[in-house]
Amino acid sequence: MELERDLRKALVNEELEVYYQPKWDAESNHVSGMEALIRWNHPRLGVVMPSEFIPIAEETGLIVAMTRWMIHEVCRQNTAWQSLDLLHICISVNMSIRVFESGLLGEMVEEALQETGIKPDNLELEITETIAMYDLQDTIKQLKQLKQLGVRISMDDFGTGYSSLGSLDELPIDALKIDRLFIRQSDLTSKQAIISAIITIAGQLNLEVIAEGVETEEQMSFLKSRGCRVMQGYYYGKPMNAKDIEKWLEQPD
Ligand code: G
Ligand code: G
Ligand code: MN
Ligand code: NA
Repeated sequence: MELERDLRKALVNEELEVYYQPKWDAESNHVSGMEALIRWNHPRLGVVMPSEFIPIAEETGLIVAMTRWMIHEVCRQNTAWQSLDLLHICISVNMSIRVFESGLLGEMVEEALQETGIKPDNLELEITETIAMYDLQDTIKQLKQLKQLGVRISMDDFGTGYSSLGSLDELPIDALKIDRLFIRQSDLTSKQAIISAIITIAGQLNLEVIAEGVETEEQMSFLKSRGCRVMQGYYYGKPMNAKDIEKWLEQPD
């Protein structure tokens, strides 16, 4: 397939780019972190979104090299922002099950930390319920090794995957990200109950909680009223490349 052939070249030809989406602390009104999202600037097709090429990267195994590049680039950029005193935050990178299967994640992270000198807790890995449940014992083992390096772990899209509720307390994670499907329907009493329950579980397990896909002021106020402090979504900022993040940070409010 053509896209697959092009994707193999994308890494070497430096066609991949990291976009960053702010996470907002609604109590202190500050950027509290960012999520890194990969983009492909295809020489003919223009910007290709991850939904179109991550599946190909997973099938071909290219996802491993791509994730290695992502982690390194995110740590490099974060170090640059810190030395300019622009930001002192943690940036998260999305993980694929293939990367866990490769058994190479630990060394990738260790390498990036060493080469960039970033503080380990300024890097976060976002896993999914699917990764956790695929091989729970192996995931726990790998996550424990990653925690020993000092990086943060969060559970992405929480509440919509294969439920890991029964083993949530066994996973060495730092945060839960409430799936944006719940936030989108947070005008419904039933979804409000689920959101509240997730916030309560997070609190009782000593996990931070973050709402994804916050698009409106109503959603923001509701979440805040239920004790969710950190939010991410178009209401605060869409994913932007590094240059646009710098411009966005300079805006007065
Ligand atoms: O902006 P958005 O279209 O970026 O992302 C779509 C999906 O692609 C999301 O589920 C997101 O987690 C995933 N994604 C984005 N960047 C990466 C990446 O670097 N690695 C992996 N595995 N998934 C990513
Ligand atoms: O699976 P994951 O949660 O990593 O996916 C992140 C995806 O969510 C990216 O595609 C990103 O562009 C998208 N996204 C971020 N904020 C919003 C939002 O407010 N609304 C919607 N619909 N999508 C969002
Ligand atoms: Mn994510
Ligand atoms: Na998510």
